[in-house]
Amino acid sequence: PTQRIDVVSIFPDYFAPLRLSLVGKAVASGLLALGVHDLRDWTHDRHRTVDDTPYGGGAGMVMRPEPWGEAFDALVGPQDPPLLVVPTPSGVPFTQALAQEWSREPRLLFACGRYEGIDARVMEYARSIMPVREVSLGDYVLNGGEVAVLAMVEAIVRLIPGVIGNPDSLVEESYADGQDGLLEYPVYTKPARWRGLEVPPVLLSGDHGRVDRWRREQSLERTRRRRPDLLPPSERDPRHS
Ligand code: 6GU
Repeated sequence: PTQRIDVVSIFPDYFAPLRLSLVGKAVASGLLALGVHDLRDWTHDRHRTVDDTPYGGGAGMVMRPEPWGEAFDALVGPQDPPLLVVPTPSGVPFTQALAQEWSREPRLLFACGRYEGIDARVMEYARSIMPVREVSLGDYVLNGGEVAVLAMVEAIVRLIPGVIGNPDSLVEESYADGQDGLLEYPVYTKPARWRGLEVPPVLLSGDHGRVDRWRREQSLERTRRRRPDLLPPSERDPRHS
């Protein structure tokens, strides 16, 4: 059951890295089919124009609807429509839970706009032929959706069964982002002493119970300091902050 991902962008070269590393191997091994498409291929004028000035005035340009309509005609058939994912800073947050869900979709279609936006009728039309999710990576603004799609595709594809050699590496993050939704604890490898810095002795003790308890405490402490919003109410003690 190979997943298919299509991406439409005016900068298809952004997606060259998807042929490398883990995602590249998933494509090479047939676990993932990846299609990258240039939106300008669905224009008809000499200059392959994809944008125009906004109705109502204002700065910047807006993506014209017609090339998007033709892209959907080419990539979305009448049956088994893909899930359309549109990266935008005004979307709902992209999360590990969405990555998990989308790793089980047979087909994903990513539509990259420039941040001034795509004519709103494109989303209205798209919703009439397929499910649509507008998502954001976080509270900052990128110039376009391309870098966001690179991040999302990597987050999704590593969860496809068979893509990661040792699925144990996924277990500790399976609930959310760490254990029980906490941040990951710090990790160490050899040598035991490096530039005067020691590995915490508990990790050399061979006592798995103590190691587990230490890691849990480190995860909690990190989460308290860096992401208190992730703490369960039972761990949210104002005296600790
Ligand atoms: Cl998903 N797209 C763009 N253009 N900017 C963003 C973003 C997405 N997430 C955060 N900033």
